[in-house]
Amino acid sequence: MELVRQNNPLIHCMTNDVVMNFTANGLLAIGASPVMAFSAAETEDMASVADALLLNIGTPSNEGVDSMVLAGKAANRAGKPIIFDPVGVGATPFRNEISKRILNEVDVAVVRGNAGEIAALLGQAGTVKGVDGKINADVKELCLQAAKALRTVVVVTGEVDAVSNGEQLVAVANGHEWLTKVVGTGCLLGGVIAAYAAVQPNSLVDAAVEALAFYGVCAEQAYEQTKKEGIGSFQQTFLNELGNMTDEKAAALKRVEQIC
Ligand code: ATP
Ligand code: TZP
Ligand code: MG
Ligand code: MG
Repeated sequence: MELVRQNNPLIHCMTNDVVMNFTANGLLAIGASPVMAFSAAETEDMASVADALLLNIGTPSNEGVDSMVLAGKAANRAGKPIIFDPVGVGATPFRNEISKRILNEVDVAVVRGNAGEIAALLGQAGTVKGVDGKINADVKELCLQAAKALRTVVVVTGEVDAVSNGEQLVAVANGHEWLTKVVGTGCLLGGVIAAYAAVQPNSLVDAAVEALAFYGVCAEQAYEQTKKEGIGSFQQTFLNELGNMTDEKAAALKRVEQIC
């Protein structure tokens, strides 16, 4: 986090219409610099100067995906990490097709999704309903399998998060159930991972694990302060925590288990 605050990385966010404002505010809170740019007339230029690119297919369109592929190729040429959030993949054939297209045409550094979405990327019969997806299978095993199959770092989020690059597997138990009551917390997390990846591009597993632990600790702290009030206050206090949390406090409260 200190590195993010010192370097103020520019995060090019091609994200969905629902979460744009929350994502920009969350990234500002952690000390990153968000920019939302979508038009094919500029996405290559923006992606080449940004420090990381976030591709999120939450509200997809054909033109939007063309533009994401252009941005992705430009980020690849510039050597900048790309975080892909396949929101709602498994829910419709269109989302399945465009996820495949992005993964085939762009070299993605980290894929982040809920368990249902990651299972759908592997072609497993899914339980994705709209943008929500849970599965009964072992999330850690799913994460390892997905990282091997997709040849990227994979982050599967839920009650316990899992991170893998196909060899290492790490579990992060921080977080709070109220994160699921605020729309866009998964999407903002993709942006936060992008910011960590931007300042730590050579150790993406560590970057993702640290981002998850930090994010989860912020949610736990926000819940403690707002549990008597409700999720409106939780959302605001969570943003405050993203801005105020220190690496020292997050390190003391993190619950990270290296599985292999
Ligand atoms: P969905 O679309 O299903 O809401 P999402 O894309 O929003 O999923 P989540 O899996 O909800 O993503 O993850 C967002 C954040 O919420 C992560 O930091 C994750 O650790 C946390 N989280 C999700 N579910 C829980 C839970 N039951 N307990 C604690 N933290 C959770
Ligand atoms: N519909 C399309 S995108 C979106 C909704 C509700 C936001 C999903 O946000 P998250 O972070 O996956 O809960
Ligand atoms: Mg959610
Ligand atoms: Mg999501």
